[in-house]
Amino acid sequence: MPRALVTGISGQTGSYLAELLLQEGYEVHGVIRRSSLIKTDRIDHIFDRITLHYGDLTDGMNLMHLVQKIQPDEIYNMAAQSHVQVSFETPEYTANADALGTLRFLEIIRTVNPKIKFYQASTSELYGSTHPPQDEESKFQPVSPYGTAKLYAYWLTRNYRDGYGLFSVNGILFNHEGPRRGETFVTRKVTRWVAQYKLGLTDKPLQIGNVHAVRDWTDARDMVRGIYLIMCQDIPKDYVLGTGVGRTILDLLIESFSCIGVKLVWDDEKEQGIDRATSKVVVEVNPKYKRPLEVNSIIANPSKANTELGWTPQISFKQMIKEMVENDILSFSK
Ligand code: NAP
Ligand code: F7E
Repeated sequence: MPRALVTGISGQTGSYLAELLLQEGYEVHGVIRRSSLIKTDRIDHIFDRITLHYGDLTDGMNLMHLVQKIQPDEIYNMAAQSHVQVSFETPEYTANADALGTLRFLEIIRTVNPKIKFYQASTSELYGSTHPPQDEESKFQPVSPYGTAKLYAYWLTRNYRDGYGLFSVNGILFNHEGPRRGETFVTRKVTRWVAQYKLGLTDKPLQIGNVHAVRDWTDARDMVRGIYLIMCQDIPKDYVLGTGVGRTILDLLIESFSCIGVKLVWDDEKEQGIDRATSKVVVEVNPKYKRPLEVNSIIANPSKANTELGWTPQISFKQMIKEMVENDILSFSK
């Protein structure tokens, strides 16, 4: 039975990945952080099938101890301070966890057991201000402390592969979402608000930032299939995963409101979204949610993954948003 160590297992994508690895017959170990409240909601349903260990990417001794104790065949480094806007407020911590955390693992693998395969959760934020479509050869120009920290981790993952012959690979993943998405990322923030509006639980407009930014949104469950395929290849290589379709935050708003039968009309001058049936202002731009620097447009060119991995997303944007809205309506109804 192959043994996997998954960091960030309590996060959105780590939790879906853990489910997939269990299905594939893995013994799954996960790293969780100690916190004053238990935050294992996303993995409670598989709690008795996985083994959890306390740890932190900023604690090298702890990571060394875990690798020696668990002796994994594969490490999936899914943990990170993953919020771009928060990285402007906590740049040093973000670099410690997201950049140095990866260095710690690579050094441990090199010295303890170079046969351990390593997956690094890289990101489309590496491209920053580079124009779309972006593929594996596109220029990296990150525009946030998060993107810059992840760029360091990306290059180290390549350096250790090229220099020491490790099986260390980057999945350069574009935005991925789903019902387990963190509540402060834009998709989930919108679907939660729309659910509350539907149930009459709010009478204040949704406060939003830049509605014109373009993102390529994929369902997180499609993404974890891609991650696994990257790790199953004979030759370690980096891959871009995304749908190839770009949508604005405004498109996301319109789609989410349509799930509850509301036609949203956007007034660009006033920066407000109006419920056409009631003329009520339901969305308002609030500068608080705008960033010091913005990634204006990222759209994947996933051709290499399509051809070499046979990977294509199965769940459409429409289906994904519908499921997120329905899931939020259900949880607010309890
Ligand atoms: P997420 O929901 O924010 O989950 C992050 C996970 O990392 C959580 O389990 C969190 O633990 C853990 N973590 C954070 N700091 C840590 C530290 N110092 N030590 C140990 N664990 C720590 O993120 P996600 O959406 O699942 O993303 C997974 C990975 O993919 C991240 O590396 C992210 O940067 C990357 N990525 C995400 C996307 C996307 O659109 N989702 C796209 C490209 C790349 P707690 O539960 O204790 O907070
Ligand atoms: O923002 C705009 C915001 O925070 C998306 C992470 O998983 O994907 C994610 O990073 C866009 C940005 O995701 C609000 O300015 C407008 O243009 O959902 P987000 P992100 O920054 O793209 C990448 C690939 C990762 O690697 C990251 O880990 O939406 N936006 N209004 C807003 N964003 C937020 N969060 N909140 C707003 O109110």
